[in-house]
Amino acid sequence: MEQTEKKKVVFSGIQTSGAITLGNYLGALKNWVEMQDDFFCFFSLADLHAITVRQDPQKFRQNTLEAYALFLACGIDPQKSIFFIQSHVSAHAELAWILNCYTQFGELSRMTQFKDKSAKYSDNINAGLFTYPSLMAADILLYQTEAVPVGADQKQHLELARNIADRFNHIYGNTFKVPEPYIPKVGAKIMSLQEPEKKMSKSDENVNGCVFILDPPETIMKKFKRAVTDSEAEVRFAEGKDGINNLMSIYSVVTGKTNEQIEADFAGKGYGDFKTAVGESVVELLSPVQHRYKELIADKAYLEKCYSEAAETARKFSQRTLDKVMKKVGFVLK
Ligand code: ATP
Ligand code: LTN
Repeated sequence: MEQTEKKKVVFSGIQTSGAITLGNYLGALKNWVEMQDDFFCFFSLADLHAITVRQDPQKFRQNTLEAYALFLACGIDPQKSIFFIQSHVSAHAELAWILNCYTQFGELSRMTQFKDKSAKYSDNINAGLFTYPSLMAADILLYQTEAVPVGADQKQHLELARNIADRFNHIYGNTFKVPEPYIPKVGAKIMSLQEPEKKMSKSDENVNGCVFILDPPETIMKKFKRAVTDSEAEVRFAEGKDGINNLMSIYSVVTGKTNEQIEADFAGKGYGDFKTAVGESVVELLSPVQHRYKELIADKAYLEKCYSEAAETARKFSQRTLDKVMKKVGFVLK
């Protein structure tokens, strides 16, 4: 694939640390699909990032393959985008090491994701968890990326990637493009159905709080029916109604209705009716994706062809930047 037209380069990634959730879909994946025509997109399954938390080898491999098939099922088009598996392109780990030497201990210590994850996994605060942002900076900077679509939770990492790029450019002259965050128009942040003050997260132990894209329809309906709400019985978007607000956001992104329309539609109706409607809308949204996924996951040869070709293209683009960096730093060239 050649970058024939002068489209802006976009890079984004997602960790394969668990099954993909409705939060990932509405907050990230849906936007990626929509960006494919207007941008030159690199999308990556960040499996190197995923091992900052202990993974069961068999499940980990399966999660990555499933995520690959699922993303294709959601509409990532290998003819339009370069959709690859991060560990297939060794330049990511190589540049990450180099960038580690241009990233300060103090900067990494301030990352809120590191603080949160080291509290959560206190028995395994490994060096990779700490230097996670330098690998993410490498992902982005290798492709001379101009825009990075990420959710609000990743903005701090992106800011650090910008600082690293600036610092390197300042020392060695212009080497990296300094990337801008790309905050999508509908930046839905989906919360847990059980603890609506926390974001829906694929590594959450409470699976009832989390809708997975591949959950069967009955499971999806059950999870929505059990969603935590409040003691009022009015479908209304308001402060203090985290559970209902979250269900309204989901319903709004899925159906395209505004909060006012939703409030009008459910005036005088109880939470039960509303939860059923939200559940049904999600089932309807996911049903074609699940259908397509079943076909794709059965076709291992096709999947392998797609990720191998994408890795080859990604290698070609990333190597140019890595070579430039190695030359500037002063390594003896091969
Ligand atoms: P983990 O539990 O392993 O931290 P996660 O489910 O929080 O994973 P990430 O891999 O960190 O997901 O995020 C992938 C992308 O999905 C990011 O762009 C992130 O902003 C987006 N995302 C994750 N969770 C949500 C959510 N609940 N609502 C909206 N967007 C989300
Ligand atoms: N850290 C991100 C996933 C990720 C990413 C990236 C996002 C890895 N590399 C590069 C944007 C650009 C996350 O946890 N959501």
